[in-house]
Amino acid sequence: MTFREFLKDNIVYLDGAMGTLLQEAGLKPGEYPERWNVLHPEIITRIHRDYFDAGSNVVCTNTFGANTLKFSEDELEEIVKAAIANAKKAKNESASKAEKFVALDIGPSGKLLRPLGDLDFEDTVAVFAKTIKLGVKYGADLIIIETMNDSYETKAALLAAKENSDLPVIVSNAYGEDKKLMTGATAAAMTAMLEGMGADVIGANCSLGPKQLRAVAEELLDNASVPVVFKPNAGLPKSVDGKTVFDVAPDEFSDDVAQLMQKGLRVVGGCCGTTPAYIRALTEKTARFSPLPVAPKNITVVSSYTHAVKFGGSPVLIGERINPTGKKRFKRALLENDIQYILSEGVSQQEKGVHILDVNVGLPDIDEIGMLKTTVCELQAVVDLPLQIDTSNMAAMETALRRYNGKAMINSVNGKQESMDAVFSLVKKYGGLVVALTLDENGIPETAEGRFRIAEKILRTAAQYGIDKKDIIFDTLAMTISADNTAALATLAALRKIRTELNCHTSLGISNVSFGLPNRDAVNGTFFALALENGLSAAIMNPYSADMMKTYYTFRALKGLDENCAEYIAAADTFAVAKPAAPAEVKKSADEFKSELQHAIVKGFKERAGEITKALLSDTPPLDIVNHEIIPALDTVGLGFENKTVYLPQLLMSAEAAKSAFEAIKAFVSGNEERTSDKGTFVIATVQGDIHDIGKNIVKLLLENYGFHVVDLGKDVPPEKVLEAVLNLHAPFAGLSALMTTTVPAMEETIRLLREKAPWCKTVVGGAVLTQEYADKIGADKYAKDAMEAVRYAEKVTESIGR
Ligand code: B12
Repeated sequence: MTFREFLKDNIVYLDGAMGTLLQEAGLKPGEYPERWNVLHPEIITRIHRDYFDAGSNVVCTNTFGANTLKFSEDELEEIVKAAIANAKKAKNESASKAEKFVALDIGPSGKLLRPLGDLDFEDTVAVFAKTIKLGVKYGADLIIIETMNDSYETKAALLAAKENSDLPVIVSNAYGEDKKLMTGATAAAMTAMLEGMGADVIGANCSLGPKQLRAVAEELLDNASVPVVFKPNAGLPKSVDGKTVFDVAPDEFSDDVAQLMQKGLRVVGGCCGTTPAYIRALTEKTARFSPLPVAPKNITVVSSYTHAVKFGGSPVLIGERINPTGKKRFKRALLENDIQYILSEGVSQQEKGVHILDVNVGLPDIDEIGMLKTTVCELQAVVDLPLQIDTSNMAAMETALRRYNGKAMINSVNGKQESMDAVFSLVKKYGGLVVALTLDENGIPETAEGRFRIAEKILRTAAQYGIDKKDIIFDTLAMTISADNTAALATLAALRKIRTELNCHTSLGISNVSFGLPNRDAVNGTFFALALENGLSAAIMNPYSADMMKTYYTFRALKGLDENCAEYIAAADTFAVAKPAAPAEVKKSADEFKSELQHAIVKGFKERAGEITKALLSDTPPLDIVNHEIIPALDTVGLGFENKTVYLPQLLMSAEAAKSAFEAIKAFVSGNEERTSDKGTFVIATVQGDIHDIGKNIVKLLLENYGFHVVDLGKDVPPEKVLEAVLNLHAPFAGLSALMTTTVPAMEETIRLLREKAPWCKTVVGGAVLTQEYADKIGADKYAKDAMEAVRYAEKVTESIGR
């Protein structure tokens, strides 16, 4: 029986932890567990066999970190071959009567993808592809991609699996206590993306115990139309006598998981801390359970790297401003490769309240493939809205869909066979919600009936490609009423018919309806209201139009979609004046941040932050810019991060913007004054484990400016390296920076070493988490709350020793 056949009618029991058991068997800290497949095959086989004996249907090979970032290609092959052989041997040896399968286990690469880290998306796909090809070669029955905490990396791994094998794929993510991935995705967002790409099973593993992960499992069950996997830890880890122990025992663990199985979980197992005893408890306790059917949820949805946007409740607004049609300024931006302008259009539309951004960068004389790819990648770094990829160039569409971190909206397909063949193949591979225009080889039918028939044809063809009707959203084409007085009526009638008779969602490009008429916004706003009343689910529209927003908020209030009319009331003031388009918009919202520079940093506009800083420097002292602009802006982002309104990608873009502001200051300061550095040597570093260096760089710049010779050891610097530099240079000062509570111990250790081996050296410490009390506790000579204080202190010490 194949795994897919087994999955159809059965509950699937996975295994439990491998790492915990290997540690017990003597695996040393720092040693690669994957090497044990070759070095100690008997131990690995025994562990797999114990799991099969405990009732597991699937064991995961000991290949969690087996990839070419950690191992040479030759060693990787040796490891994967041995790992699968070990699991197969266990399968043959086990006395269990249950069906048994071997899953090739794929864990995270251990590196962050761009823009968060250095790893390129396609390189990541290639890394996973190598392990997967070996898994296929040596006969794995299925693939399990697990413990992924970044949606983009998850996508890379699944793409690699789909492109290099036909094996079933289980995809499982590691959600935190906030029910999101480290990079921000909710379970609903992950479900949208992974289901779209054709994962066979999706779910959650690791991070927490079954109780803490319950809400995540429920969210997955509510959203997924494929079986859900749940593989939590044995509770939360605690350190007892230097050993890590977990706080949930097999009985409680299996009770908790069993409860969720009664809600529909179909694939269950354990992660860190679980052992064959946990799996045995689970298989025994649930032996009489019959598998609940996996019901299709029929959710029409798109997603970004953070969240899902569902259709069918409140109307969905799709911002139309990233599109050169009829926009001179936008065309110029495209021709001049002015990506900042395009990004600012994205940010300001988000600020206006749209839920999705349409992205169309097609112009005859530009490289559309390159431009669309850049725009999609960069937009995802500054806004967290789902994108609608809008192009008729299929190569550009594919490039954008590959790089898109989520389930995109795809604009568009139509009833022509050629269009359906091209677009549906892409939808099948990458997932997506397709806007289907009701036109075909014979043009746009005048009647609603004609458009309806094309819609039916599109659905039939989509079904042949295996695309569900929930992933098609029909656009019944708004035509201008100035040319044909009844044009709007046909569009609305087709809309209603499709919505009610086919039960499909609908979308319209609103603005066309008013072409050629004066005061177009007035017509658009009313047409929008009529369309909503006829069943419109989403509108591609101009969010700067007061009339459109008025319709949107009043419709929601009138239809009982806005509790206490709260959102209407909050937005009502803004209807009074129609707002002009960006970039004036950006200025407006910049006011909300007190200054343009703060806005640029908070929103992560790198180039703009540099430019504004350059301009500011003509009349503002550099230190004032640091203290009154850069730091407050970063504090805003930091607070958002803490409150989970800002995610790592945005934090990173803000840091990049702050750095570019800082670079401008640095260039200005060093170009302005030539200082001699004779006041003494300052060794400076961000401590081990900490990569925050913006503050440290500011301190360095200022010290240099005041005549100190600064030796910068960089970030993530081990205590020994600081000591070595201080000893070599006989430095009178060491400056240490730490921004996280978790890295303060490294600072303490560095100070201890310096005290012991270089007692003359004064230690000066700083960084956001430090306080005077902390500094005293860890024995620093001086706590400096900012860069200037460090300078004053160093000057005082230098003077007192009479330099
Ligand atoms: C920018 C930023 C990042 C950037 C860093 C880019 C870079 N190259 O530095 C990126 C995106 C990479 C990042 C990553 C992470 N970050 Co961060 N980050 C921040 C943020 C928003 C701003 C820090 C900053 O640059 N401030 C501006 C500078 C100028 O201020 P400053 O460093 O305090 O420096 C001034 C003074 O303190 C002093 N000073 C500083 N150093 C020194 C040294 C000496 C010798 C002296 C005398 C004075 C001195 O002078 C400076 C100038 O006046 C803070 C939030 C915040 N408001 O602090 C979070 C923050 C520090 N990050 C945090 C976290 C958790 C992380 C991550 C773990 C996130 C993750 N899940 O991956 C990773 C950490 C990775 C690692 N191993 O270090 C947390 C730390 C929580 C805690 N209490 O431990 C914070 C507080 C956010 C939050 N509220 O949750 N982060």
